[in-house]
Amino acid sequence: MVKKFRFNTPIDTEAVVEHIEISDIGEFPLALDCAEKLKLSFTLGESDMIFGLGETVRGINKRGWIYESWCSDETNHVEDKRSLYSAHNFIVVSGKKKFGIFVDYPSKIVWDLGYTEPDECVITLDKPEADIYYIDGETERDIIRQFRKIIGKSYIPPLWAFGYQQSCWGYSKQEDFINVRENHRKNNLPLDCIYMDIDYMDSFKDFTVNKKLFPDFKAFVKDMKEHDIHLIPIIDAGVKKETGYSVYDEGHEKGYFCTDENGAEFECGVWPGIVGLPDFLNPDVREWFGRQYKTLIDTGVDGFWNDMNEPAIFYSVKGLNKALEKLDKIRGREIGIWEFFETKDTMLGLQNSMEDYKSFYHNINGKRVCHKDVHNIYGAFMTKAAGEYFEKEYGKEKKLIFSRASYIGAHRISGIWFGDNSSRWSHILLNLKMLPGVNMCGFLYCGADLGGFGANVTRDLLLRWLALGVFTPLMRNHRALGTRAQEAYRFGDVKEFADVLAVRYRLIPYIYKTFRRCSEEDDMMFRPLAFDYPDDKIAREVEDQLMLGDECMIAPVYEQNKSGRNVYLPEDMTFVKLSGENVFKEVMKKGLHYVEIALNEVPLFIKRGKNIPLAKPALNTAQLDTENLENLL
Ligand code: MIG
Repeated sequence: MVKKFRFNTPIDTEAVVEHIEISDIGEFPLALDCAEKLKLSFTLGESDMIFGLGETVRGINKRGWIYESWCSDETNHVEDKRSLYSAHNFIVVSGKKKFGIFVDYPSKIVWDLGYTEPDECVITLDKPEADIYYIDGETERDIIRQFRKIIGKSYIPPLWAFGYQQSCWGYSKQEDFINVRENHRKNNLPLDCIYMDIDYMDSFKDFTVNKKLFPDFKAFVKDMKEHDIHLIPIIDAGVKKETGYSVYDEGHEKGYFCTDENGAEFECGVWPGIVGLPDFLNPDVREWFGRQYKTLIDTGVDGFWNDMNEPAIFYSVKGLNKALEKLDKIRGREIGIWEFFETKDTMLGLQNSMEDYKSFYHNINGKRVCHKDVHNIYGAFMTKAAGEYFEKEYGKEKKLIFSRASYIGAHRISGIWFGDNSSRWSHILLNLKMLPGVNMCGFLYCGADLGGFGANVTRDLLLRWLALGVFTPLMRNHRALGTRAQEAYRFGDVKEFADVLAVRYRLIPYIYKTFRRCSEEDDMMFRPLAFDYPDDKIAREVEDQLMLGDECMIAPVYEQNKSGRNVYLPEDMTFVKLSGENVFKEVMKKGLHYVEIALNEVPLFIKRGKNIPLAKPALNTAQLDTENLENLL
C-alpha cells in the first residue's frame, strides 16, 4: 500500500508517474517536525536494517552513517563521504515492521540513519516542501515493487549495449580508436563499443568534432561500424560561451541559460573555459538541447554518456574574482600560518561551492527558482532532454544513453555509471554494494568504471574486477587521463582476459533476459541476500555476495593475492566456475565454504532446481548466436 503525503507546494520532479490520492498529514506514520525544516524520524529496533539510497558509499545495509542527497562531482569515493553524483531518495527499513520511504524533494536531504543516535533515524529536508511516500508490504521485494510501479518502467538499452566496452580519457585522434579496435581483434578479445571522451570535441564544445583529429568523422564512424564497433561520445552539461558557436548563440538568444542575481547569464568555468549552464528545468530548453544531439547522431554514432551534470563547476567567474582579490591583498607581505590555510581553502573551495549553487536561477513556468532548491534534478533533466528526444525521434531501445548525475525518474529514459572510482581493491566491493541500492531506485542499466578510473591498475585487479563486471548490465573499462593503461591487451599474456570476457558473451542472453524481465516486472536484478533469506541471520548480514535474478548468487574475489574466497551458501547450490569455454561444477551444501577461484575464472552459484542458458563465445554481439543456447547445468 502506497500513501502519499504532500507538504506545502513542492516542485514537480517528474519522479512519480502514477496518480496517487494525497493522504491527510495527520495520518503520517512517522514522527514529524515541520517547524522550519522538515524532519521525519523513527526509532530502529536492535536488528533492523536499512536498504536503499542508490549510489552511495558504504554498505548494503545503510544503517550507522549519515548520508546527504546532494549531487556532487566527488572524485574520492571513500567511506566517510556523504554524497556522490546522484540523489536516490528511497529507503526500505527492514525489521519487525517493514516499510519504504521515498522523499520526493529536489534539494538537499540529510539522512541520519543511526549516526547521531544509534537507534534513531532522522531525515531532514531544508524546506518543508515535498511529497513523501510511505509504502508498507510483506517483504522488502514487495515494497520495492510497489515503489517501482509508481515511478514507471526502467530504461532498456539496445542489446549491443550489453557487450564489452572500452573507454579511456585520453583517446583523442582517430588512430587511437582504431588501435583499440585492432588490438582487441588481434588478441581475440571481444568488444562492442568504444567511448569518446572530451578530447574528440573542438575546444570542448558540445556537439562539435575536432576536424584536425577527425578529418572525415562520418567515414571514421562508418568504418568503425563496419567492424561492429559502436561509438559513444560524451556530452558535458556546460555550453562554451563563445559567439559564433551556434549552440551557444541560439541558447543565448533565446535566454536558455541559467541566470545570476541580476538576470545576466551565470558564468562558470568547466572544461571549455567559461560556460553557460542550460536551464534544463525549462521544457523548451530540454526540447532544444535534445535536438542538438542529432548533429552527432547523423554522423552515425549510437549513443551518449552525459557528464558533469551535477552540475560540476570548477569555479564561478564571480567566485574566482573574489578569491583573486583576496590573493592581491596578501601579495608581497609575510602571512601567518592561519592566513595561509585560509587562502589555500579559499582556492580549493572554488570548486562545486554551495555559494555558487545558491547564486544562480532557473525559470520554471515563468517563476524564478534558485538553483539550490532544485539542484538534485538538474542532471536528471539534462539526461531527460536527451533520452526523451531519442525515444521520440528514433523509438525505444534504439540509442544508448547514461548519465553521471541522476534523480529517480531519469531511470525511465537512461542508465547511470558510478563516476570516478579508483583502481583500489576496496572499490570492487563498493561496486558490488551499490548495485542493489540503485536497482531499488529503478536504475537497472548501470555499472562502475571497471579497473578503476583514478590511480594505477594492476593486472590482477583488472581481472578480478572484470569477473564482477561480467554480470553488470554496463560492462565498461574506463580510466582517467594520466593513469596506467588498462585495456585488456596491455598486460602481456591476454589469454586470461580473453577467458573472462568470453564468459560475458556466453552470459549475455541470460543477463539480457533477466534485465528485460526486471524492467517489465519492476524487479531488481541484484538483491541483498537478506531479501531472499530473511530468517537466516548469516545471510542477512552478507555484504560481499548478491543474488542475481531468480537463479543465482554472485561472489567475486575482491582482495589481492588471493587464490579464492570464503563464501556463504544460504541453501544448497551448485558452484560454477566459467572460463572461456570451460565450465567447472560442484554441488555444495548450505553453509560456509572456501572456494578456489583462479584469475581467469568467473565464479557463480546456481540455486537448486534452477538453470541458466549459455551462448557460444563471440567477439561481439553482432556475431553472438542468441538462439542456439545450451543449459549450464
Ligand atoms: O572532470 O571527461 O566522470 O568519466 O573521463 C573530469 C573527463 C571530467 C569526469 C567523468 C569521467 C571522464 C572525465 N570527466
